[in-house]
Amino acid sequence: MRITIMTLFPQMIEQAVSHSIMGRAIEASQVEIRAVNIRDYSNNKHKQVDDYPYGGGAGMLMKPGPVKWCYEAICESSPNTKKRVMYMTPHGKPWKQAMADEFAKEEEIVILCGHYEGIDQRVIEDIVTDEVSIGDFVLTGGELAALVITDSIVRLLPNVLGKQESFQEESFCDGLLEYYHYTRPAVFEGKEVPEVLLSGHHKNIEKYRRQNSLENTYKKRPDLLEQVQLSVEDRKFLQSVGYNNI
Ligand code: 6GU
Repeated sequence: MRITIMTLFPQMIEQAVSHSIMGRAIEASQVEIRAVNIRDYSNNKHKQVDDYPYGGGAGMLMKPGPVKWCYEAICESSPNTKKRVMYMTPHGKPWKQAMADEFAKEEEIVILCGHYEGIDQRVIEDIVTDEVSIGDFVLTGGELAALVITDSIVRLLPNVLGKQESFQEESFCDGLLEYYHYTRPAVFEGKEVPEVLLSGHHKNIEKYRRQNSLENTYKKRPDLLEQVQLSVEDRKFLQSVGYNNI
């Protein structure tokens, strides 16, 4: 897969993707991540990319030209691949795991990052296929959001996570929050690891983890329970910890 990020701050992207699992995936050619500087496509001798809003008001807007010409250059460099073009904006569709799963199947994704007060609407209507938000808050620019989305897609690509990590994904991304994790020592500052985890009894451990997952989800994100397939046993357990909405 190729992910091309259109931005005024390419170094923000390059720096962030060069570490950890994304860095390793790039090294292993499992993904190509390019940051393209929109400013390089300004036709202005001062390389200006922003201007005052028609109708007045505070702040500056990104001009449509440099964004369009930048996008055209990207299309010329890979004319034969279909592209989803995502625009990072608080107006967008809230990003969810199911959307990451869907975008992970694409061959090429272009992500457009805005700055200032936004981008001239005409070029958004011209090139953008998907408007995406990472939450109900305002960021100073789309770069951090683009990185969040990129990370969530890259970890789903074939062979990016190890076998162990991928297995966890399958077992516990069924719409519930994960169970809690513990490692050595068995007692830390007087606090013990739940005894069942030391027992070696796999059936009991599995049951404990399912219940811990259910309880965490009920206490922290009860909204998630509405969209999850629950067994009779799950429901019984949830009732025992006070969940009545069944
Ligand atoms: Cl995706 N972009 C920007 N610029 N701000 C945001 C956002 C995205 N999601 C929430 N706030």
